[in-house]
Amino acid sequence: MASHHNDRLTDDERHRLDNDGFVILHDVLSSKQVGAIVERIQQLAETAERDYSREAVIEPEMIKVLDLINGGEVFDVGYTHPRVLAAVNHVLGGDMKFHSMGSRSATPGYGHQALHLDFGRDLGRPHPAGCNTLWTLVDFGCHNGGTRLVPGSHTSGQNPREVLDDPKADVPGEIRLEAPAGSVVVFGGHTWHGGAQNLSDDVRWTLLTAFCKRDHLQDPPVAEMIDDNVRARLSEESHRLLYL
Ligand SMILES: O=C(O)CCC(=O)C(=O)O
Repeated sequence: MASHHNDRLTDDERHRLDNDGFVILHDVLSSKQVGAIVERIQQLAETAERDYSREAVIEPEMIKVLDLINGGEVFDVGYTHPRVLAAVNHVLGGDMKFHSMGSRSATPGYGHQALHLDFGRDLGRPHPAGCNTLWTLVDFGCHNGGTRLVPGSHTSGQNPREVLDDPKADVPGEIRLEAPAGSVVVFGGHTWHGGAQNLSDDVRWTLLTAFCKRDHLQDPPVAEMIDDNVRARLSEESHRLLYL
């Protein structure tokens, strides 16, 4: 898949993925794109009925919107951006498809999570079964719940929920995501991470797009839920990536 080629990443970015288990890509979205995506998430959150039974972790205080593949053209960048796809491809060892796209946006005072893995399968192997991408739609920092990430944890072969006495507490070496709006942090499914409390007065808007190996199930299977008008505008490459 030519457009996923590794030459879209710098040596340092590849090094960070291999050594830290994540990389922050800057200037992925323009401020216009950021504004349009936030506006659409906000609209959908206000108008679409929320189905808590679909949420892996029920967090009523979060603004959560699922299935953004059908949310409008502003979300197409979530599965077409060449540098993001190159980073995901690197993490997954060249075996990838789209998994899911949604928003988990932390409202003021909320958002803290236990450290966790997004894809526990293949723990201990070099390539996880999945890779997540978190798109910052506002400037992220400690003040508004910048994500907790533990560099190097992806090679531990361990699940933080099984080995930590208190996965909600800070662990040595943990960092907090600090990145301007329009950045994307790409982190493998074995990288220990978790949301943090939003201490600001504003919503910490976020888009999450996950990818997985081709033998892993999508959530939900895209072929069963994608709207016809979205399907009609996809490139051949996106057809393959979405597993249609
Ligand atoms: O919101 C965040 O900062 C992280 C979200 C996350 O890790 C999750 O929902 O699994």
